[in-house]
Amino acid sequence: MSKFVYLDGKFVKPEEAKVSIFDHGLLYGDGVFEGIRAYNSRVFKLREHLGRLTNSARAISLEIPFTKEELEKAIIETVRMNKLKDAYIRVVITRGPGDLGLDPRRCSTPTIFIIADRIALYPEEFYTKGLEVVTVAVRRNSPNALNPCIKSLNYLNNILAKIEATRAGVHEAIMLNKDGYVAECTGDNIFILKDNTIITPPTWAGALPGITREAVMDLAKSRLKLLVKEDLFTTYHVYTADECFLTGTAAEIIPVIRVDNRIIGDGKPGKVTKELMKEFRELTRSTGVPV
Ligand code: PXG
Repeated sequence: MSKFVYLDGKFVKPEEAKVSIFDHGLLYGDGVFEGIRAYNSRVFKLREHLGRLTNSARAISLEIPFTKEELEKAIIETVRMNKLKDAYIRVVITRGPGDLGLDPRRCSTPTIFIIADRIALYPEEFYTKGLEVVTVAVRRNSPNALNPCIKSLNYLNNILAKIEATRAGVHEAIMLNKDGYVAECTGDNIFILKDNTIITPPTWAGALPGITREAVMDLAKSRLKLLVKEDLFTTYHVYTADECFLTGTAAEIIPVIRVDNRIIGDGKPGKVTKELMKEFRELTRSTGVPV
């Protein structure tokens, strides 16, 4: 457990970190967040995460009462205070305490907290043997309702999908968008490989602009010389792909070897996936903002 958390400008013990039951983050999921990782005392893609946080906040008209530099400082200080070299960092900004009505104008000051803790790694066999996933019935939020580009505190859509996946005995779910195209997973982006092209759904079709997704697209182009496309595809294209993998801050890159009880490729983590995993590992170990 963390030694100290950052809450509204102060470092406090986790058990002393209290937020109001009138906070609209709690009452309505009215807020935004980021999940960031530090590797060997360097915060990976910190500026990119802060850029996405700013965009999420802007999209919900939430004014962050800090500059990016101040946020960066607070995040780094939180990692330092907890004496962590490798960490999972959660940054949460809510609309703040208000009254029982929806009106955000009643919330005068946003609540901000930062938690840095040990990272709960996925079991090693996910990476060596690959992961099984299923397509679930619940659809990804439509961009016209709650845009999945916003990393908001409203994760019920993803949680409903996660419940379906775990009831089917697997760890992740493929979520389709309202039109039936593959969008993303509950906490990961999805990629397929066909011939020499890797393809991931476009963010306008219902995928979070994942920081790992972006890094993997860059590596695929620059290091593996692959063609990279953001394009719509269906489960047919997943079932017939040469390879499939998921990306996310916590997961990094996870090979997928079975989808809806169908074997993908030869049923083992693919060659390109493994190369990308290696490149990504090197990137996480060699870049980042020093703590
Ligand atoms: N899609 C969704 C819906 C996400 O929530 C990603 C993709 C991957 O994005 P990044 O930027 O991390 O590459 C996410 C992020 C968890 C957990 O505990 C994961 C996320 C959010 C909250 C919790 O696994 N994922």
